[in-house]
Amino acid sequence: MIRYDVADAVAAITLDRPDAMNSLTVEAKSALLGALREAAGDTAVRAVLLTGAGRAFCAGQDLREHADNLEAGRGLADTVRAHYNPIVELIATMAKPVVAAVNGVAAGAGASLAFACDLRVASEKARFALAFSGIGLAPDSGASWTLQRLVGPGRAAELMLLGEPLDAARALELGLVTRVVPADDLQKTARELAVRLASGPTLAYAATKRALAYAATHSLPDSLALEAELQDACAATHDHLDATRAFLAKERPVFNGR
Ligand code: T3D
Repeated sequence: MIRYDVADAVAAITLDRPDAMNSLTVEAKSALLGALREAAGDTAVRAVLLTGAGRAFCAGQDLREHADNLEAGRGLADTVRAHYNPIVELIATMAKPVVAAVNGVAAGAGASLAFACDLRVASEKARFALAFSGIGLAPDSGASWTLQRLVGPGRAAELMLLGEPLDAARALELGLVTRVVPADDLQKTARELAVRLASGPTLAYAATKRALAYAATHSLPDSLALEAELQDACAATHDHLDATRAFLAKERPVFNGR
């Protein structure tokens, strides 16, 4: 259901249920959370790449399993709290960059997963669909928080209320993805980006993620205070000391993530 490979300090996590558009069953969600925990805890991993097998990135909740739950009177079986929320929180807070390679449709919670990542590179075949309203649900897995920060509250409301799919070109126009590339180039391009991040100043990237998340909900004075605290910590890293020396010696810095 989930493939997990580490190479070049990048953990590549591939959602692998192509016949069901990589939609998420309980088992798939548990495996995804396990893979994310493995990547977050492994000091040899310095960036994460999330993608889907086949023609979809992820179609969100597996609606067959969902229908079985409804029929059995189990409702949502607490999957939002037990599964989706920890997955999204871990992607957003892990102390290393997470890149989504959006290879095809990202719908419902599948779109939310992509939005939770730090960067999104999309294939020309990618589509985003806030499919929740189409089946009488409201957004979950963080979409109400992430999407309005990415595209603004007006656009987010439109995308969520109407649920109309957004193609890759429009997603680029709205700033929802950082790059759109031909389908055949997607994995190579996204991997190159992840490898580049994996050879960067990992602790400074972790501080950057923390500062951005904090500033989104705090005042300027509070954000300035946190920046100062994080900068103290970054200034004490080997990477900062080495990179400063390298600058003065007119050499290229080599970051070891320490
Ligand atoms: O507990 C809870 O459930 C709460 C949490 C909810 C979070 C959510 O994610 S809610 C939103 C759930 N997702 C959706 O509503 C999306 C449903 N899928 C679609 O709208 C479309 O399939 C797509 C836009 C994703 C793709 O359309 P298209 O035309 O390219 O493909 P298709 O023919 O519709 O789908 C291909 C196959 O994948 C098909 O199976 P089949 O008929 O060939 O055997 C289809 O049933 C299957 N599939 C697609 N999405 C899902 C799915 N199977 C299970 N669950 C899916 N979400």
